[in-house]
Amino acid sequence: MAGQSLVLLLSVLMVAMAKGGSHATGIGVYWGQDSGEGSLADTCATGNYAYVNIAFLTTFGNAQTPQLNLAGHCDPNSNSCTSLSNDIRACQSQGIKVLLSIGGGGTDSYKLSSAEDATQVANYLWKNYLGGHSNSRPLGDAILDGIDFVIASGTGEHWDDLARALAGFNQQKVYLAAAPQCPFPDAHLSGAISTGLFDYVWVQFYNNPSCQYSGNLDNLISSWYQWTTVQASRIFLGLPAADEAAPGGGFIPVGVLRSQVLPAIKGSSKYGGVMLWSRKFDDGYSLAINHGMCSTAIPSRRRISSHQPCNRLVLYFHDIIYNGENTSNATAAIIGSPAWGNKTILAGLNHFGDLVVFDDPITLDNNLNSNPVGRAQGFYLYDKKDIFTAWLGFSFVLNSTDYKGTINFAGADPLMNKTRDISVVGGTGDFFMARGIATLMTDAFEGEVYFRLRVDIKLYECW
Ligand SMILES: *[C@@H]1O[C@H](CO)[C@@H](O)[C@H](O)[C@H]1NC(C)=O
Ligand SMILES: *[C@@H]1O[C@H](CO)[C@@H](O)[C@H](O)[C@H]1NC(C)=O
Ligand SMILES: *[C@@H]1O[C@H](CO)[C@@H](O)[C@H](O)[C@H]1NC(C)=O
Ligand SMILES: *[C@@H]1O[C@H](CO)[C@@H](O)[C@H](O)[C@H]1NC(C)=O
Ligand SMILES: CC(=O)N[C@H]1CO[C@H](CO)[C@@H](O)[C@@H]1O
Repeated sequence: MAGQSLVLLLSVLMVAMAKGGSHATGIGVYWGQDSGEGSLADTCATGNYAYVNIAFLTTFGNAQTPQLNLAGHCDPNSNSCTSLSNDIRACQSQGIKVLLSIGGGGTDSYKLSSAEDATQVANYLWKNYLGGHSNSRPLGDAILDGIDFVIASGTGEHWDDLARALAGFNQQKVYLAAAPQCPFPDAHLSGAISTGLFDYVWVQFYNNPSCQYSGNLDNLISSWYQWTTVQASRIFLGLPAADEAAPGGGFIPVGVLRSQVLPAIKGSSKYGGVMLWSRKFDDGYSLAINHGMCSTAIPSRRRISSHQPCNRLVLYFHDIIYNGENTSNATAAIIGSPAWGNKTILAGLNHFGDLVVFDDPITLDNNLNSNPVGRAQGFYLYDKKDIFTAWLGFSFVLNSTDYKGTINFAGADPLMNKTRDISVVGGTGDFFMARGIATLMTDAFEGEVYFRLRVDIKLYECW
C-alpha cells in the first residue's frame, strides 16, 4: 500500500511538474505573403513550428470592408481561400496554433477610429475567423486559435479596445499575439500590450538598427530585458529567417544564435521561443534552431512522453592496445595492472584490475584509415572478475569542419552485451551543456590488440 501511494504521489508530482515547471518553447512563423513558400499544410508538416500566423488581413476598421491578402496563395474575392480550412485543421491536429495576423507593414489601410469601431472589428473577426458564424468566412469553417496584431502604421489608439473585445468572447479562448518593433515601448502596440491580455509577444528584432543584432549583442540583449517586463505570458525573439528577409538588417547566423543569443535570453521566465519572418525565407533556419532548442516545435506534453533527441550523431573510434611490439601504432596503453598481471598484456580473470588509457582516432565510418574528425581520450578499467565488463570515462574531442567541441561520457560498459548505454554527462563548444545517452556497440574486435566501438550519441538537452 505504501508503495502504491508513493507511486501515485510521484506520478501526481510529475504531471504537476510537466504542467507547471518549465513551459514549452517553440518557433513561430509567418505564412501567406509569397505563393512560392509552399502550402500551409506543408508548412505545418515540417514539424518545425509551434505557431503559424496567416498574414495578413490588410484592410479593416474605420468602416472599411475587411480585406484578406494572401498574395498568390488564393483569392478571397473568388472564395478560393476557403480550402485553407483543411490545412488549418491539419496544423491544429499537430498541436500547432494558427492565428490570423491583422495589419502588416507597407500599408496604411487599417485603422481603428473609436472604441466602437474596435468592437465592430472584434465582432467581424469573431464571426469570420474565430468561433462565431457567418456565411462568408474567408478561410472557410475552420476556427482559428487567435489574432496576431501586426500594427505598424497609424496611431496606437484603440488597439487595447480591440484586445479587450477579443478576449471577451468566452465561448472560445482567443489567443492574442502582438508583433511590436524592438525599440521599447512600441509606438503602436504598447497600449494594447499593457492590457495584460496578450499570450504571445513576438518582438521584431530586425529592420531596427537601434536594438537588433549587429555583430554585437549588447543592444539586442538590453532591449530584450525591457521587453520581458511587459505583462504578457511569453516573449519571443522575432528574427528574419534569412539575411535577405530583412533589408534593414538583424539577421543572426544560426551558430551565433545558438551559442550566444539564445543562451543569453532563454533564462528569462517569459522566454517563449523564436518567431520568424517568414516561411518563404526559412530555408533550414528553423530546423537548425530546433536542433539546438531540443525540438521545441512539438507541444511539450507529446515531447516529454516521446523522448525525441534534439541532436544525434553516430561516430566510431578505434582502439589499438599496446602489445609489446606495436609501439608506433598503439593508441592505448595499460597503465595499471593487478598484482598478478603486468602492463604489457591484459591480465587474466577477465582483465580485472587493468586500467587502460587511450587516445583513439574518431571516424565518421568504420574505417580506421578514414580521415579522423577528432580523438577519443580517456580510460577504461576492467571491474569484474567473472565477466568482461568495464567502466569508461572519456571525451570526444572533435575538431572537424562540422563539429568543434567536446562531448563527455561516463558509465558502466557491460562489454558482453551487444549494445550498452552510457551517459553523456556534458559538453563544450558546439555541444555546450549537452546531455544524453550514447549507445555503444563493439563493431569489431581483433584479439587483444584492436577493437572498434560504434557510438550512437543521442542528446536530449541541447543549447
Ligand atoms: C601499423 O598499422 C598499419 C595498419 O594496420 C600496418 O600496416 C603497419 O604494419 C603497422 N605498423 C606497426 C609498426 O605495427
Ligand atoms: C606479462 O605477462 C604475460 C602473461 O603472463 C607474460 O607472457 C609476459 O612475459 C609478461 N611481460 C612482462 C614484461 O613481464
Ligand atoms: C583544430 O584544427 C585546427 C585547424 O585544422 C588547428 O589549427 C587546431 O590546432 C586544431 N586544434 C586541436 C585542439 O587539435
Ligand atoms: C546486459 O544484457 C543482459 C541480457 O540481455 C541484461 O539482462 C542486462 O541488463 C544488460 N546489462 C546492462 C547493464 O544493460
Ligand atoms: C591495429 C594495428 O595496426 N595493430 C598492429 C600493432 O602492431 C602489431 C605488430 O606490429 C601488428 O601486427 C598489428 O597489426
